[in-house]
Amino acid sequence: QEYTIIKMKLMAPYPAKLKPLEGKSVYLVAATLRPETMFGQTNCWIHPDLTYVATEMANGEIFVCTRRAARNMSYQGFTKNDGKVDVVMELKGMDFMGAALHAPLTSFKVIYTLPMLTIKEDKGTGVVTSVPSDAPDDYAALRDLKKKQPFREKYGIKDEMVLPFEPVPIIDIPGFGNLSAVTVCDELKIQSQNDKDKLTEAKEKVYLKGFYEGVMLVEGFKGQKVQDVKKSIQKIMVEKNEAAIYMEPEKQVISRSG
Ligand code: ZZB
Repeated sequence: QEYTIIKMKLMAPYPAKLKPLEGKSVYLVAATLRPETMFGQTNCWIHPDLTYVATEMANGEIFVCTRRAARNMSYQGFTKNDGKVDVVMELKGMDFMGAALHAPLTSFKVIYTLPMLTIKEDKGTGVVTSVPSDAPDDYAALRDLKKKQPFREKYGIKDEMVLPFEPVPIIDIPGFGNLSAVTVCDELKIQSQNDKDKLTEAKEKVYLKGFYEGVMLVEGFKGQKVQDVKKSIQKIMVEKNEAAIYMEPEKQVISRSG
């Protein structure tokens, strides 16, 4: 499985736990199959209780992701020594909740790390970029945070990290309009991010149709089909050092060393 790793740059001032890294370039790295949707990023999801590591890459940059993902990257030329992960510090999601980030292609100057409780530890990097216009899971989770002040408060999320961020129309899908995730969540009457079965159904409804019939709405790609621009948008970000290509093993054997 090939993913695009999206590098979301941590902005100063760094959260307390990460202060020792100030002066270094620190990126939260998200794995996505949809590089063409990065124009619509509104936030970054992390799991509050998950363990992450900050690791040093060959070029001196610091990546924040799960230890499992860091280990996979170390076999793909990301680190100084093949197969060796240089852990700078271990972190819990809560240690960098509400952090300000600069992400590629999005129209928002600053986006924030917000809590998502359905993030899977064994997939991607454990850091997920959020595109509520096109990803039903993201729309449902963002709406949960907007609706429920106590939920924001529990995780120390300020109103201004959530309330100004609305889904951005970036792709038109015939039959679903220019905010396909919103359309499909309404149609299926999805109540929250915990409506697991309905969200799976929602994703299936828009995934293939989006790939084959989706048409770009953003400046520079207007009128072009998703399947024709996916690779070139990936390439643009990779060449600017804003993204990288990351392979995920199909099935992973659990090693004794963890
Ligand atoms: C941006 C994006 C935009 C995504 C979209 C989807 C969609 P799949 O197909 O099941 O492999 N993701 C990545 N890692 C995790 C994780 N650890 N836990 C939960 N979700 C994760 O799913 C790949 C997608 O799942 C990734 O692509 C990421 O969200 C999320 F418009 O990134 B995506 C219809 C989906 N649209």
